Amino acid sequence: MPKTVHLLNGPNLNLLGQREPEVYGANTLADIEARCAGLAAQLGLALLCRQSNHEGVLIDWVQAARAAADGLVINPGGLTHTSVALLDALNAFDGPVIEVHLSQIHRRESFRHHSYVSLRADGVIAGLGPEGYEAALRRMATLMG
Ligand code: CA2
Repeated sequence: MPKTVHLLNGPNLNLLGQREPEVYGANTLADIEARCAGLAAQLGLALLCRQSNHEGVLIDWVQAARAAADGLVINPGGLTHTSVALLDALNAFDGPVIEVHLSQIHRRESFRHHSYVSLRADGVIAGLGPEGYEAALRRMATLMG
């Protein structure tokens, strides 16, 4: 049985490639998910990709992952910096969690420097653009190997 990774993206990441390319790059979320699907296949991982603009939906998906996923890769978007509830949900997930940010959040506004999700994450990637998701999947494969 292949190990299963859920790739979750939070609010506004559906707008990738449509606005602020100087910050978030020119790739759409569909482009990124397609690259991740190809890499996951090479790594022998099963991958499920989801995006929501709604905190409660993301929390439901993290809870569902308890029974359905071996690992989580998550870009929580702006919820990174605000959501104790998302952290609580991640704390109830037993497998590895890797937090990804397209931008280098520590070089941006000070409110982006703190991440609730980092209190749970086994790894944090920021500033590598779409390659950050691929790095996260490679790390997942190592952790699950
Ligand atoms: O760098 C990242 O990946 C972020 O998680 C992106 C979030 C931001 O709030 C975090 O601080 C860092 C925002 C995602 C918004 O994405 C957009 C993409 C295109 C156009 C507008 C927003």
